[in-house]
Amino acid sequence: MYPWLAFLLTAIVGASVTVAPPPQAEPPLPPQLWLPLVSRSYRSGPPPLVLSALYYDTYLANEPDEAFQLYNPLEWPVTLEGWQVSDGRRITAFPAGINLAANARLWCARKAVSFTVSFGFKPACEYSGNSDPTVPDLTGSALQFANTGGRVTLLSPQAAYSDTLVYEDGDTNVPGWQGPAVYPYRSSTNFGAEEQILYRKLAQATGLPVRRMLSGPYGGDAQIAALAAEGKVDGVIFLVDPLYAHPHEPDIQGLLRVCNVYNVPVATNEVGAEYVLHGLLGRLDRLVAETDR
Ligand SMILES: [Ca+2]
Ligand SMILES: [Ca+2]
Repeated sequence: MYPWLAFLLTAIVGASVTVAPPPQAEPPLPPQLWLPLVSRSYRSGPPPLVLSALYYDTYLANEPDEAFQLYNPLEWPVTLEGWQVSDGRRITAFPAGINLAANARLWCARKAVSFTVSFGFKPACEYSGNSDPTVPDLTGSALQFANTGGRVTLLSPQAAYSDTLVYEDGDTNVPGWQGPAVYPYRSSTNFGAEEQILYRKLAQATGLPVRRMLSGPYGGDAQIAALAAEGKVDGVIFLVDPLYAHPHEPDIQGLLRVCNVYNVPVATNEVGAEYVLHGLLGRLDRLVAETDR
């Protein structure tokens, strides 16, 4: 162990950031959605688009205004041609010509005219016939989101899982999902699920979907070490306070050891973090350049 590194680790602030997983033989499975999201692979695989909202229990009769929302957290636009969305039984696909701008969201509704009635603006697309000729139509089967529970899955054109949401009594044992299902807000029996929209939680500071780890003393370093060992992070930033001793310093040593074993870039101070991020961004830029060729 490098002496200077050990010195830096004599105490821990507890803040941590994980960045993007490396390429995998299998498609990366996103972690639980809706609450914090995890790191994703920007080095390979499809852009990390996310399901950012779902309107599944609507007010209108027969619920023609059901809709889902996609979010592009990247700094460049993504063409949606070939991307697919499934409700577990049916699947619909995006045609050519629909793009999702950088950091933008779009709604896609069961019937565009009904969505417009409910929301006051048109969706970017519709997936159950052609109710509005000015709104592009998806192909495939018309999705239906059960009010009692179900799931939505977003698949890349290569059919890789990009995101999954399980709500209410939907089966949580599906690819791309971990943890309990998401439920609508119910403060009392008088406050029903109808007309609620499930929105993904995003980091206040960045607007990005983020998965928060536990703080250091509660095992956050062990969580990050596990991700590093499983090849699910491209880099680790674990800021430490070098001026104070901390009782769980051995845990941090464990995290550093795992990062060294698996050759994962790791930084424990601000300048180091900056260098790691610059390096990862440079690698990302090269990937984008290669993809665009
Ligand atoms: Ca419904
Ligand atoms: Ca249409």
